Amino acid sequence: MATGPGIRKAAAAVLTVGLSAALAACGSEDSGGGDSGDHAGHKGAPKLSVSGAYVSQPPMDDMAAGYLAVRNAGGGADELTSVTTPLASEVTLHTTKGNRMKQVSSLDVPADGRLELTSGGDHLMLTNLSHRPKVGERVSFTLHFATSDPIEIKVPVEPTTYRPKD
Ligand SMILES: [Cu+2]
Repeated sequence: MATGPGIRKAAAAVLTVGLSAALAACGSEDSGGGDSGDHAGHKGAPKLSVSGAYVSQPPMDDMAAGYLAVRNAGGGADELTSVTTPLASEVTLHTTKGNRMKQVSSLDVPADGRLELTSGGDHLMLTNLSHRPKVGERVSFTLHFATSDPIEIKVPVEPTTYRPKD
């Protein structure tokens, strides 16, 4: 049968095409980068980065506020669940409604979106401080998330009057 090799070659070509289509469909699962595609119905993993973090120097010795932004470039949502730092034995997550602060157990980091902690809005409340932080000092923060691995950052201490520029 002279046609045998030809048939086998065609079958191999079909197999190759099928495999690369499957890889393309799930490429964002573990590649971790470079995928900005909009997959309808495809839940990707969160991909977080932190910027603009600072601690506001407290007017009092026993508490301070922390601010930062978490960008999520991934297709899956995440949540900031806790923050730890050597500066404070307790860090709580606060939202602000009107003039009232409310403690919450987590803050959403939406898929392809941002969580922004800003003065007058959501913020970190640091209590039981190990010392009064000085302007110019850099403090270690470890951010813990529901899905993503913890992120460790160095956070500068800014004057009470400091407001970040956009
Ligand atoms: Cu507060």
